[in-house]
Amino acid sequence: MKKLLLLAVCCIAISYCYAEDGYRLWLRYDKISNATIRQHYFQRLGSIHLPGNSATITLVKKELTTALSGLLANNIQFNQQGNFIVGTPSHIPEIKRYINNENLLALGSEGYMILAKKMNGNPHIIITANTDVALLYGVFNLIRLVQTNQSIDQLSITSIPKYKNRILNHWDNINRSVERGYAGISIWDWHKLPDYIDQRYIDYARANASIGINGTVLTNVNANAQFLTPVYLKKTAALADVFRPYGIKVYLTARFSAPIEIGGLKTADPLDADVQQWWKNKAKEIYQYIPDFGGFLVKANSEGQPGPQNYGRTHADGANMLADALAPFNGLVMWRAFVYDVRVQKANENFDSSSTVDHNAGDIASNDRFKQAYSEFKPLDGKFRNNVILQVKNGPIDFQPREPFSPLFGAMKATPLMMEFQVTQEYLGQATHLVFLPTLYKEILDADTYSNGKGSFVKEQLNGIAGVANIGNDRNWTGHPFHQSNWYGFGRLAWDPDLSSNTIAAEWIAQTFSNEAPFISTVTQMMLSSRETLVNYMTPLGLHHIMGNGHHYGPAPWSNNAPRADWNPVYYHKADKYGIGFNRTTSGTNALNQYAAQVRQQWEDSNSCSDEYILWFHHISWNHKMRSGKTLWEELCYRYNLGVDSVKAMQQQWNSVKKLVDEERSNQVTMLLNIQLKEAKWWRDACLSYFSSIAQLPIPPKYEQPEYSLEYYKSLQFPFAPGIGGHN
Ligand code: BDP
Repeated sequence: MKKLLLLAVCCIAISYCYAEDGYRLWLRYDKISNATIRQHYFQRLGSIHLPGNSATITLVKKELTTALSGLLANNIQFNQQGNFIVGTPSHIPEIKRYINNENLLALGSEGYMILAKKMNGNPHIIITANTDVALLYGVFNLIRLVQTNQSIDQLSITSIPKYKNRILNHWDNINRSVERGYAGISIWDWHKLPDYIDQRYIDYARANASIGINGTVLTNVNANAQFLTPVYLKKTAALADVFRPYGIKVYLTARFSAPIEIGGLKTADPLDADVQQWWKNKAKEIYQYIPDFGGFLVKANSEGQPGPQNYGRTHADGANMLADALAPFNGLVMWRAFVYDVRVQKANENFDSSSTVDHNAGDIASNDRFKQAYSEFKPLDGKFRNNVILQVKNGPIDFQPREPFSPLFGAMKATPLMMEFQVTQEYLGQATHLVFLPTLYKEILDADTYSNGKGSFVKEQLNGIAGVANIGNDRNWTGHPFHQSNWYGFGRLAWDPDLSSNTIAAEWIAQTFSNEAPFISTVTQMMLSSRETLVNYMTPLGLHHIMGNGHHYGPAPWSNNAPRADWNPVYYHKADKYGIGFNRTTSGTNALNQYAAQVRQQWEDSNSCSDEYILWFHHISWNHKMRSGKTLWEELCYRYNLGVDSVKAMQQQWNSVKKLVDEERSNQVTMLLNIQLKEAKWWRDACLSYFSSIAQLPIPPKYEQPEYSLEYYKSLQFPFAPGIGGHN
């Protein structure tokens, strides 16, 4: 009996150890099932020549050992005769005989080559680069090829990152809450740092290095000055020590009023000599703790954050002061362009949907949040120091399911720009909706700004990319198992924006779930259409910002009681009995004028503007004939229903392949898709009920009718929804 009990306990323990809890992300390294493939890889990669003993080389060795011994289920050898060669030309001068010097130089400090070459008549695989960190990137690429069962016999890869700065932004607070975080609390355990190094920090660095991310801003943009005090700088230094060998620099958010809050000064005026000196001293101090500190990310004069405008100074004055303090140490200032008028509009300026004014009439000409970042920053173009980058959100408003690209891209010809994407899904279903974001990122990166004629794509105008992280201390890091793909896809695109969403999805699936072809093709389809599906059930036809106030979870197109007019959904959709949409043409706010003429032309005529953007730029009547031949109202009803139907289709797709993966994640995804369907219906029903009441038009009977009354949807409250800030 006792023996049986012991056996049962052992079985439970073993199955617990092997449970697929998602912690390993895309770095799973389980044995490749096909013995022939395994054997082939082993012949090519099982014997490794890897000279050097830097901290980075040590972890390259460790990663190769874990990955290859796991995937190939065999013992990996390191020896000088190895036919898999990993090294810089300074480690292995012989490499120079096989690769021309110019090509090597072109790799810079982060690029690498992976080549299959005959050396002395024998096939070899060579990974080479100019630095150890670049070798690490190359090694992760090779591991990816093995994980996805690609042939390595004819390799001739040269890979150089497109952008120098590939950075995650954590909106993590000092008390470990995460603003707009939906995957638990912060992974930074400030309380136990610097003495306790959680294994997560190491695995976080591995995951980031595997996709080429080379920087991390540890702290929330709504910043806390305490992070700049010695107690916290020591903690940050401990993290920097962990990340350094992985090629990852740490950055902090700088609270503009820190000289007052922790420096005892009376002002934070950027033109005040004492303030300037304070930041210079602070920078010096930081670099004593962290010699390769990356620099500051700053949110200033935005949503109540302090900034130079508090002293009548410009954003350039503020950014340049910090830039001067960091310049001696090669530090960078990432100054955010996410600003909108500090003068809060009064509630009585709110939009009134029952008024008799036709909102096509341009009554709101001076009053459009869309225009504010451009209006503030365009005049400052060329006024920033060399070590300032302007960090611009992808769209003009705020990470909505679909936005046109920000008009600042293409407009700031003399200022380096950095893209800010949101990886965490504040406005895209938070923790529960399966949405694959690389399609959204690509739509923006591939958009043509025409700033320098046709082909002036957004991706060509950038010096860096930042992504607001979706990482928390949930066992699987991101809450929803599929949200790992957004972290992954963000990194892959930051390295190479020309990668297709399809490639990214397929390689992520193979590494994360299964190499089975039917699984990969079905799940790729689910992922690629998921973002359009969400747009349809949340904000079709260019609707935007119609979510609930504060928590941003769920629909609230009726909402009209926020302290600022431009926090209210009614301000953005302007639905009245005549029509719906925000007129941003010349007869409206003329925001379109912030774009190059060719861009403006593609959107300024409501008859030729594409369906995706029509309500972004036009207030059109409910009877407006759409491209499909339907009226606007019919089209809106159709799209909302299409969104819901597409979630049902995703469920079917998942059900058809889920047996090919482990039960644990298979069930998680099934449950999450059920929630997604429920919430897609909620969005559809709440929005259509409301718009139907304003338009005074019924939802056509061929569609499923709302489950509850409009009053019911309006009554829902979410005071404890996750991710709400305010505790920084
Ligand atoms: C908004 C978020 C808010 C952030 C802000 C920002 O709701 O929590 O602080 O963006 O980017 O979308 O600064």
